[in-house]
Amino acid sequence: MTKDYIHLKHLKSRSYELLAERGVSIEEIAKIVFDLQHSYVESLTMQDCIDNVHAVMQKREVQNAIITGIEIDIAAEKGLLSPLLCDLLMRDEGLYGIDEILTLSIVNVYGSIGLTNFGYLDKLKPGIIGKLNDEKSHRCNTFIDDIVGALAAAAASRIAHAQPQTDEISVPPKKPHHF
Ligand SMILES: [Ca+2]
Repeated sequence: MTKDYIHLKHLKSRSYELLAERGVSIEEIAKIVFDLQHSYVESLTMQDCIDNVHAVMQKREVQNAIITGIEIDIAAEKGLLSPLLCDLLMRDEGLYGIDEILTLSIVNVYGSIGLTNFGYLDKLKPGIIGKLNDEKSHRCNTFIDDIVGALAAAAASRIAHAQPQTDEISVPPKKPHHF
């Protein structure tokens, strides 16, 4: 086993662990995906949505964004950053914007449909996204709400593009992604 492979495995398990730690389940993200896509894909099941969220989670850029964003939320909550940045993050100050920028690396994986879905979810805040938003009075969810929206948007785009479910980070893609 190469060092890189072990490193990648840690990134993946840490991503799952952080989402769970912050009260977000894969099923709740999949529910949002189902609501976004079921009217376009007739045969779509919840299991398809769960599988597609897992597939998105295999991507290294997605793992990087999850770990970075959620760890910043946690650090802000614990007061480990400067008072100025903690304050911005704890209030989810509207003009901060770095949370949305960071999550673009998730949304962009599956092309422009992802961005449209992300904007839509950001406005409506369905399901777990709304729950995270409501918790903001006592928790820092500045990054995680966008991360969850981005994961759902990316999984929905993956379904929309009907991309073969063979995305494995351990296997370098032989051809560019089709958008
Ligand atoms: Ca946010």
